[in-house]
Amino acid sequence: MKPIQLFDADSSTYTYVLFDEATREALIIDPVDEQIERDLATLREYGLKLVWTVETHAHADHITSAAKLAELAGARTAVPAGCGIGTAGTQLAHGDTLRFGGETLLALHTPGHTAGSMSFVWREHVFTGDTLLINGCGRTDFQSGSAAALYHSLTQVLFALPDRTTVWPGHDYQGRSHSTIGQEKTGNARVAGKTEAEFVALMESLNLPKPRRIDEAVPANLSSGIRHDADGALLMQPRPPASTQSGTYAGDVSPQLAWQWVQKGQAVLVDVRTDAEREWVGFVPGAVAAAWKQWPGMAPNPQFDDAVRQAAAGGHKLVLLCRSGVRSIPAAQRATELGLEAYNILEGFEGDPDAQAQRGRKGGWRYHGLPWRQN
Ligand SMILES: N[C@@H](CCC(=O)N[C@@H](CS)C(=O)NCC(=O)O)C(=O)O
Ligand SMILES: [Fe+2]
Repeated sequence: MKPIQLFDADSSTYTYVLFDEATREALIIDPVDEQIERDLATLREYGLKLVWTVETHAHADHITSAAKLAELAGARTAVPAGCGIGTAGTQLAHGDTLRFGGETLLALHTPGHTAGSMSFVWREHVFTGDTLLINGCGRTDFQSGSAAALYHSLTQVLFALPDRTTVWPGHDYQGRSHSTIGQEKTGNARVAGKTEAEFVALMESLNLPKPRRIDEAVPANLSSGIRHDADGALLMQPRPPASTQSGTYAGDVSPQLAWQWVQKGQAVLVDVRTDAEREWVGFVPGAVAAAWKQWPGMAPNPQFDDAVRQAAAGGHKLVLLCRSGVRSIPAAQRATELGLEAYNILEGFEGDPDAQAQRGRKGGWRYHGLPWRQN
């Protein structure tokens, strides 16, 4: 059995989907924000249920779609504990395992490219992130990188795997897809046959330009690809939306700002959760109900379109609320396509429980002292 290997040409990033053939439970490694529709289509095509998103590290060159996949596909989020990705529910330590159906993924701490970086073993495959690349390795000049730590991770941890193990890297910049531990151990130009001192000297002489998107990507990846900004003055300003392939929308707003607009009669609140969700957790008084049940690629739902058009009649802007602030993004994009001014409410009604557990306090509409009622 082989992993499904997917490629993002803009960042030369490989994303992997592994699944259990019997139960169809699946796991995705290093998903890329701009490729979420491709990834959801892949899951549909193979008939898979995504149970985990996994990061090899906090990436500097692209933004993860982990939080969006958690919302849209129901996955749980897992990350290396040393990466500072506070929004992920499962913080992995060396030797931890993740189950998907009857299959197991094993986490190995392989620091060096970043201090928290991990590699993951599944059957006779290893997903090396940017620790080991084909005939190369990740750079060590930012994010607490360390050439000495990388030397140890390569030679003591990864090269201790059986030679026949297939190596699936996090990137390749020259169109190669995979390798083996045996090939890399004997032929890798950066590390094979080198002493630690030689390797460190080589890594220190690379002088690579910094990744194009590093300033934007690292902060976003520290919150699983979603920009929460739950504190401070920023809350009371709309922010530009995270643009995605499928379109854009007017911006992201905090629950507080959304409520201020509603109170002033400037905006109408559209609740895109289902009736069942509202009944279960709570209603926002005066909200227009327009459930968003669409997966990317599905035909537009005329009921949703009619409801948002009506809500915006008279020139109101729309503020869209879902459970955790992710589903409301495609809904706001659709409303924008219809010519409406639509904002996404960050953190949704309940916030993200994984994020809450990490932050030690609750986020979301109901925890900001804004009006809502049970039933
Ligand atoms: N040109 C790329 C940066 C590529 C880059 O620095 N990649 C990192 C991985 S995040 C790396 O370790 N590259 C290893 C190398 O180029 O040898 C960009 O602007 O995003
Ligand atoms: Fe990287």
